Amino acid sequence: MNVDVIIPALNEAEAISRVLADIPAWVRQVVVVDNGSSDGTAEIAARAGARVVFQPKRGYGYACLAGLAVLEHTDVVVFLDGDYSDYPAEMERLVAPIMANQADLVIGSRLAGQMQEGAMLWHAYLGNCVLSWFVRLITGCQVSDIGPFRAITWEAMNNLSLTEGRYGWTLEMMFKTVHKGYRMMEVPVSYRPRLGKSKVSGSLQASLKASLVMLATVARYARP
Ligand SMILES: Nc1nc2c(ncn2[C@@H]2O[C@H](COP(=O)(O)OP(=O)(O)OP(=O)(O)O)[C@@H](O)[C@H]2O)c(=O)[nH]1
Ligand SMILES: [Mg+2]
Repeated sequence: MNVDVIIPALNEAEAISRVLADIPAWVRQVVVVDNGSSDGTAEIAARAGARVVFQPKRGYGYACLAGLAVLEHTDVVVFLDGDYSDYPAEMERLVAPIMANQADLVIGSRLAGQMQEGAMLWHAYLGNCVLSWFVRLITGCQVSDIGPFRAITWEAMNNLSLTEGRYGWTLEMMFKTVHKGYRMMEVPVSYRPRLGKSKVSGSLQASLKASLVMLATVARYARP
């Protein structure tokens, strides 16, 4: 089975080489999507052997879409953050249920796994709890987190036609997966404090903004 990894990364020079070094050897290809980082993230990633793609439009979702656009046919696509808060070595946990044909989308739940102190501030924790509650209510799937570390089949990924360019992308993927009849499940993953400077969850204001964007996404995609 071919597994390709997409890493959106914006100014992650401190973290990206550590992330890339921990990716399991069985991964076929790693694509790092950069939106014009000013700290050399793209050069570091390319030197470490990743395929680097540039996306002129800012936004987490736009970065993921640009990564997908350059992939050739594969079996599984894994999304992973570039800040070293996830454990790339745990990727097998996400891919195994797909290989066993038990799921089409597997979300890594940080709330169900081992979370190091300071890895997620209280407002990010609360935001994930509230958003997961909505996902459970609407989809009936027992998820406890809207984690970015996730694996999805190539077939499902290509049938979802995702459009959210910002932080709504992860939720849109979850709703559309279920609405289109694909199977979603979660597995516990570990989480540690990010390396480098926080862009979202480290600030209450940015967290609130991201949460509002995500609540709007819930409203938009709650119905099939
Ligand atoms: N290419 C690209 N990557 C982005 C963009 N925004 C965020 N990212 C990356 O997406 C991942 C998740 O963003 P983070 O800033 O870590 O968001 P978070 O985990 O909610 O919050 P913090 O870790 O506290 O900043 C990281 O790898 C970022 O570098 C973007 O506009 N473009
Ligand atoms: Mg992060």
